[in-house]
Amino acid sequence: TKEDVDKVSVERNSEEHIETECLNNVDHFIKNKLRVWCRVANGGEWDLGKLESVSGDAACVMLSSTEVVKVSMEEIFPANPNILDGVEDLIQITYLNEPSVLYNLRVRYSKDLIYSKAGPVLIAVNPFKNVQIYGNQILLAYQNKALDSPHVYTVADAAYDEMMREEKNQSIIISGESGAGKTETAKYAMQYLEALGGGSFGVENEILKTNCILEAFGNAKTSRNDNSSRFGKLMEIHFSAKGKICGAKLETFSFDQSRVVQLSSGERSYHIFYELCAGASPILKERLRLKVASEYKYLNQSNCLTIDRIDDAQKFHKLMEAFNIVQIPQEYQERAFALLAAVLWLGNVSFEVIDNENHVEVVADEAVTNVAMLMGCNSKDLMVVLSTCKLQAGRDCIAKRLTLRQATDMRDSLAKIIYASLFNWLVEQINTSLEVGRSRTGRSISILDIYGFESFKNNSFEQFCINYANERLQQHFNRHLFKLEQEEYEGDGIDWTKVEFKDNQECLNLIEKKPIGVVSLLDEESNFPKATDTTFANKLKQHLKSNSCFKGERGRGFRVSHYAGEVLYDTKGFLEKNRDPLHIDLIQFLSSCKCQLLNMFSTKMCHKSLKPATISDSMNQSVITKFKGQLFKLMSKLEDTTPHFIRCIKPNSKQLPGLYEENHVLQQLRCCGVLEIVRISRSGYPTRMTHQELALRYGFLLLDTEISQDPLSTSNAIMKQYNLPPEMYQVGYTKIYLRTGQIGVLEERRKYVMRGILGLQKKFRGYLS
Ligand code: AOV
Ligand code: MG
Repeated sequence: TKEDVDKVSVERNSEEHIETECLNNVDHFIKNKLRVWCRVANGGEWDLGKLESVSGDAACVMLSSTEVVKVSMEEIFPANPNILDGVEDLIQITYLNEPSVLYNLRVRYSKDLIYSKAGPVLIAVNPFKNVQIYGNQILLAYQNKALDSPHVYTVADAAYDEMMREEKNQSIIISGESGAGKTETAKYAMQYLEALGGGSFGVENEILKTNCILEAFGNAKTSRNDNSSRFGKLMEIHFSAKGKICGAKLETFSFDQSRVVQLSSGERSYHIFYELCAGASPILKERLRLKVASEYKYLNQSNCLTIDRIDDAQKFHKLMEAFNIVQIPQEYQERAFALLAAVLWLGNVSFEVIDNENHVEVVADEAVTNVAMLMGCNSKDLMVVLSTCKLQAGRDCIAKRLTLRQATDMRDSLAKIIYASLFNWLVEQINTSLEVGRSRTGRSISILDIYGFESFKNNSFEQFCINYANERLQQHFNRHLFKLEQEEYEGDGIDWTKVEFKDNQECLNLIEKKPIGVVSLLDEESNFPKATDTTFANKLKQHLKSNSCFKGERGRGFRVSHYAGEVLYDTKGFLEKNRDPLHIDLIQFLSSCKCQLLNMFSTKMCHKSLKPATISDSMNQSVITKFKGQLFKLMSKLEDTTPHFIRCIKPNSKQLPGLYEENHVLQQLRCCGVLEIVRISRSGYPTRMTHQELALRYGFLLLDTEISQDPLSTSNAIMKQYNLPPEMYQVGYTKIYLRTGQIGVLEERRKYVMRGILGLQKKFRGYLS
């Protein structure tokens, strides 16, 4: 029909403009007074204007303020017609360039439309305020498909539909830098799935509540985010054949332990410590010998005890509710609190130097008696374990006094072991309560929320691990959106003009390549008793200088060009943190305490350190190697799912509402390749069908002579018959590839023909009767 032809020609026209990233039709813009983006200074803000004249490489532009400026042509891009301001999907933009994308997101952000699409990826710009786009009514509207604008709800809905339709496990992968909104977004996704799959087994109400517990124990205020996750989590929600939630499983990754004992200025330790100090009832406080947070060295070292607009006491009451919902018995709750208090008091344990070799004795004060009471041991034993280490001398076991440095490390290790064990124990408790049904064949949705990319003034081992994890995740993203797409086209013999994208393989090689990558070298140095942070730094410089993502620095530093930006790491403490020795003395000590939880923890640790004894190497697996193993396991798990990606964007570094800093946004859009995704999705062929599928649905009009044994020729014949312009499709070896919108054209024509056939049949029957 003519309509169809028009539709096609409109599409074709817009296709022609698509690649016009820079102005190639200057006269057209001048004559028609079309808008352009320009900026006077490189790196400055973009402004709208109209081209007046061009000579050579410079142009005169009249800005919206009617001021006329001279700008280099390189800083000029075509702007889109007003009608396209704030489109939902960046695919719809005619002139795809950085200022246009930035502007589009800004227009939407200023109207509180924080979600947009970039082809298959959802973009979420953190509003840093409550936006009225969540809650039951809106959720219901999305569920009934009455609303379908971009939203985390639509992503969750699509994952659910696909899981039910194809019986394939799904994943929702949320990424973005620290403070961009991953954890919040993950919670909204869970909320939606709970509503959709609730009502049968009763666990669904628990899933969201577990976040409250996890955040109390695993989140802390950093300089980037007041509620920063210091662990990664994968929540796998299981559904029954009818699509009802029948259980869930929580997996956590590499928890940042050092925060328990060491804080940077302006940051806090884990929320739970402050919440406990502020919210415990007087009776509980008495029982735990608890004081206010400022009394504890582990908490007061950073000059930051509270967070604006956060009431720790109120949070504590919320936590108690969550504990009850997850059914952690009262008795165990109190034991857990006692251990938290013990950790706080441990930080106040001090030492006294007793000889000129810096050997120490523990000062027998209130801190020691309180720790002993809370852990269920006697003060003497505690003092011995903190100030000596046992050495095997022939058949005898002798105790050797520790130096101040060693004793402090021992004390801090004990605090970290207790806290990390407590965290893992809570995760187990949560899992026990979430595990209800077990029917889990092809019906699960996993939501991944890890710690975001971090670059501080001072970056240490923790940042290195976090950024390494993000680098892996980025590769997963790339593989899915770019590589797999291109490989499929190329493998099927399709002509495909390559869309360049930033591959991060080089950076991953730098980190994990064997035998010379940062991880291997770190392990090697960690096993070498004489090594120091400086020798480690030198080793990196010596072996890795040929990698383009690496830059050695003077002294202990080195730089890595991550996909999201360059980070300067200080190797100070890398070796120590990587070794993480499981002090046998401490484990034995824990097993001797009269506290069920501590006994359980020590048994667990014994199992862990004994079990792999047969495999000699893994017994002393370093922290980074364990981390790498976990990461690989996670990735292979994700590979088995259909991924749905959400990219969170942080619009400003001040955590303020209404502030949209262009360059900050642009840097994030660039590092996750948003423009490339958009380009690939629209210059590509999003619809694809096997030749058999095509013939089955559209081949019914072919004459016998046109039906060939060769499916490829059959498809060609069908396309000819449907009159699809050749640039709108490509025929591959196994499949046919259609451009956006062409499947609609095929369907329309098919319907049209069918109606014709039905009409004829009717007439024919009338004639007979
Ligand atoms: P993150 O998970 O990405 O950082 P969060 O999800 O913790 O970031 O978000 C940081 C803060 O931004 C939250 O505490 C909220 O105040 C605000 N925020 C985020 N999303 C929304 C939203 N949809 N609506 C309202 N406020 C929001 V990190 O865990 O640091 O990488 O390790
Ligand atoms: Mg988070």
